Amino acid sequence: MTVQQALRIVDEDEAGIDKAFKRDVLKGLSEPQKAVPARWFYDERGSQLFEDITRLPEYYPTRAEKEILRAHSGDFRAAIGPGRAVVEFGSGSSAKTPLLLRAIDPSAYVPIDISGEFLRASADRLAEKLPDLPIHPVEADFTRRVTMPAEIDGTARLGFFPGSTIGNMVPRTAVDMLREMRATLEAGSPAGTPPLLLIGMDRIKSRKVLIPAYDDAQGVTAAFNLNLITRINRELEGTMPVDAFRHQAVWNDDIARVEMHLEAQRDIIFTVCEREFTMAAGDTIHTENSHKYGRRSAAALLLAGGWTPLERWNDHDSRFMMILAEASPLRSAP
Ligand code: AVJ
Repeated sequence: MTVQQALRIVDEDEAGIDKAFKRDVLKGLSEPQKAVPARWFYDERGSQLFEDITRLPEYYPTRAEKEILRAHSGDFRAAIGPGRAVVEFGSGSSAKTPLLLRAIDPSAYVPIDISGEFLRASADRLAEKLPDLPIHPVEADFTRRVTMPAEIDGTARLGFFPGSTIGNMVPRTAVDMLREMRATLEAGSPAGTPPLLLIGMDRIKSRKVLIPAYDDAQGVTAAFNLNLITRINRELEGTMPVDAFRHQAVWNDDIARVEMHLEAQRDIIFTVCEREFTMAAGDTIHTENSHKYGRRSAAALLLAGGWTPLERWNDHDSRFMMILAEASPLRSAP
């Protein structure tokens, strides 16, 4: 099976600057609570640092999710059945995919990712491991509706969204995306076989466990957060003093999320793309949200997005959960 090549699409201006990155940073730094979307962490260095994070003793989500996929492969097979086309949203470098694919015996695999490089690399790696599985990569932004390859027309689908990536989104955005996923999967689905979605979510737990997971002893998460400043300086002609910032991870208990910030340690003035910004000591740039869910809050989120939870699996410590949901029938509400 040859994997079709995917090219990287970045909208650059004359100076080679990524327009979307520039727009997000200039807008985010102009707001009263400065904020930059978490997706901009993932340049080459940031992606490497995230891989390093997944191996930290304090960072449990990756291991917990893999444990679920290994321990419950029989359950997945029974609940999902063979022959579906597995559509993975934001496949990245996913090491978890083979665990699922081996368990359920699908008819095709459709990885969707915004980064063509990652897409190609992971599709190639998978093709080696599962030589008989047709792979149809799609380079796209999975938060919007995506046209499925014609090859899976009429085939039942399973959406796969592991990693608790949904936790990066505020509920409003998460619900929008769940609805888009539903529309993406429904187009071309066989009548009478609604799409399924297998999604990973991190559970609400003690801040004693949560904070170290986002502020580890070796400082890898700090380096991951601070790398955003290095990236802004390099790609957006920034003059941000990296040494003036400190990595901060806080648990917002009301909203049940871990927030990462970059806190100014002294008053600073800097420019980005020739625009001037000031920060007082103690001001922060909010760089990431990682929402945590319980059984009911997860169900509420999924239902709002058009998905009915069917089954749920936890790791042995109940730190992480995977939920199997089905596209909700559009019937009259009681
Ligand atoms: C990639 C969304 C799973 O929220 O745990 C890890 C990224 N940030 N450490 C998460 C992350 C800091 C992450 N996800």
